[in-house]
Amino acid sequence: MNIEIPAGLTDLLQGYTVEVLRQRPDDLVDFAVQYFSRLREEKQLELLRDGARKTHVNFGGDEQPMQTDSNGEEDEEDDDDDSDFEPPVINRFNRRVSVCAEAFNPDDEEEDTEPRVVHPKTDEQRCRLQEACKDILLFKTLDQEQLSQVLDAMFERKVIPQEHVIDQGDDGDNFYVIERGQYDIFVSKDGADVRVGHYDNRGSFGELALMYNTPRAATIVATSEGALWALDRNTFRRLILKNNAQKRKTYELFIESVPILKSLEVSERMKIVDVIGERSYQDGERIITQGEQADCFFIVESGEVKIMIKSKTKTGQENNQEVEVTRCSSGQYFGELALVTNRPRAASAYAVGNVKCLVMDVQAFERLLGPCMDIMKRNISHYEEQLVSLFGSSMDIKDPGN
Ligand code: 1OR
Ligand code: 1OR
Repeated sequence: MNIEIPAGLTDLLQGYTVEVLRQRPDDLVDFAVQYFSRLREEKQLELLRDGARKTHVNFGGDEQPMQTDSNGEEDEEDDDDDSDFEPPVINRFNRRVSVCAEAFNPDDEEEDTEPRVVHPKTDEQRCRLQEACKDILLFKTLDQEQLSQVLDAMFERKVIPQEHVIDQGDDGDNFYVIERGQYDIFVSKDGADVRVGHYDNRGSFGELALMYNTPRAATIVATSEGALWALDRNTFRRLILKNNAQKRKTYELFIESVPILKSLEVSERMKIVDVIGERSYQDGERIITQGEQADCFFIVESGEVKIMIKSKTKTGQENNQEVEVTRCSSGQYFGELALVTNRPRAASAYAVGNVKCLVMDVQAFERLLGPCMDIMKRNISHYEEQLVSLFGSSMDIKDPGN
């Protein structure tokens, strides 16, 4: 019998198989339903777009973005037939039916022809935006051109107390960088929302749903008036995912070799690569200051880091003299103690020569390093023993002073 294979079947199944291998879903049937529904939606949208010969897309921001092509030129095509076609609006009130099988593949070497999103900004806004983004770890490995595309695409969003910026379970629309304000993080456990952390005037959130095509993993509620900078899903995926694919290539081998991460699965280690940033320090530069509030964790990538501690005298008086207590070299970590104990930094850390560190924020530390916690806690108990032998029993690393 001669069975004819319908045109397109092989590609269709191959596409599905590739997505399964990339995303490793728990349920293949559910995933297939989502994948093929999304494919059909995209096809219908494509037909609509062709029919309307339109290129504008509203990404759900406060303002209408200006679209440019990938050469940065403004797109002035067909402005007179705006009314013919309702572009798809992606925002929290118009949720995506499914979020699987995005057309974008970060490994694609093809030329970038996606239209760019530009939200025009005043000089004053641009300054505030740059200040808010300067320590954002996800942006640390972007090159100049990628960073400027990210900044161009970001738009301001003001929030009021009790406003839900993100609701757990929703589809992801934007990634957010905090300019100011307090935000609580809630995760639903046994039907109740449990507060698992908070952001205090800095940091970023909302990357997970966009990176992994998953529903929002937590609820973020503003507890004060605040201001955020939002980056739309498409621009995030186009630039950050492409950068993550590059980061995986760069850091994979190093991360595999870090002793504290050995207890993680390979896929868990890759998630660490996705969220880390790299910071460089010059000889003598202070990386951590004893007594300060902590918001990140460090792994030495290259160079050496000196840990110095200000002791207290036997009578409990503070002694301003710093004593070197240990050094960390490539593959070793520091800055975990304050995150584990929820206390100020117990020691200061300085670069010896030029140093590069991989840095993870406290939320990622708590989310991803659970399996390493026993080893870290065992090492912390060694600090305590050392402390007693160096300074006697009058000092407590859980009360480091200032
Ligand atoms: P998202 O796109 O899933 C919610 O939307 C965001 O909350 C999420 O991205 C993160 O940016 C942020 N677990 C999951 N998401 C978290 C967490 C978190 N913290 C912040 N987000 N955990 C709390 C760690 C302090 C683990 C809870 C078990
Ligand atoms: P952190 O978040 O408190 C300072 O910021 C970091 O220095 C700390 O986390 C540890 O990662 C690192 N005592 C306290 N902190 C230490 C010590 C230490 N060694 C490294 N750190 N001791 C040295 C033990 C060899 C005991 C002090 C006598």
